[in-house]
Amino acid sequence: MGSAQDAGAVLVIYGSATGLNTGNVQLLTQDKAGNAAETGDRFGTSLISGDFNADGRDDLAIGVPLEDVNGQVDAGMAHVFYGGSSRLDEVGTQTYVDQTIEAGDYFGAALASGDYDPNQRDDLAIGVPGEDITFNSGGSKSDTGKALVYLNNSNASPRTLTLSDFNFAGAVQDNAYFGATL
Ligand SMILES: [Ca+2]
Ligand SMILES: [Ca+2]
Ligand SMILES: [Ca+2]
Ligand SMILES: [Ca+2]
Repeated sequence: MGSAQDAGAVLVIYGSATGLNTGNVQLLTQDKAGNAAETGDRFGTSLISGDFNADGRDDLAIGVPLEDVNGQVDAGMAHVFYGGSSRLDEVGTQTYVDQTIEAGDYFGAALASGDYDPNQRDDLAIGVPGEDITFNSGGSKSDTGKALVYLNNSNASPRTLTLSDFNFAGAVQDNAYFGATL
């Protein structure tokens, strides 16, 4: 068994009738999400719970913002572990990456959950603070950032939120890192 510095891990401590039970824990790493735990991934930088498949069991979304994807350094990734009958399942996990995979996107740096439609189903928002914005009119901005909202109503593409959605002058700037927190 090897090791990988700053790969990251998440420790789930399960509850009991008398409180959290440190004898009933689950260690999650990116290997258990069907991916590779590698040096500097920082799996677990962000976490959010929600019932994303609307089956009455809470699920856990985990950000891996320094994951390299398709050779793009620090493009970032996120995984969802679904709730099982006694604990989070380590099979059937779901993986999310940006629609535009670029170095330094930091996809998954922040996560949030809520019923944003609303349809009584939890939705998932994923911050991508390193996203660059290219304007239709020409020109671009670096690291302005964006957030993607995955609505739990279909397999539709996520909705994209950027500073362009806010109507005030000068909103879209370099290094704004929109989506660094959600
Ligand atoms: Ca990895
Ligand atoms: Ca669920
Ligand atoms: Ca991107
Ligand atoms: Ca919803």
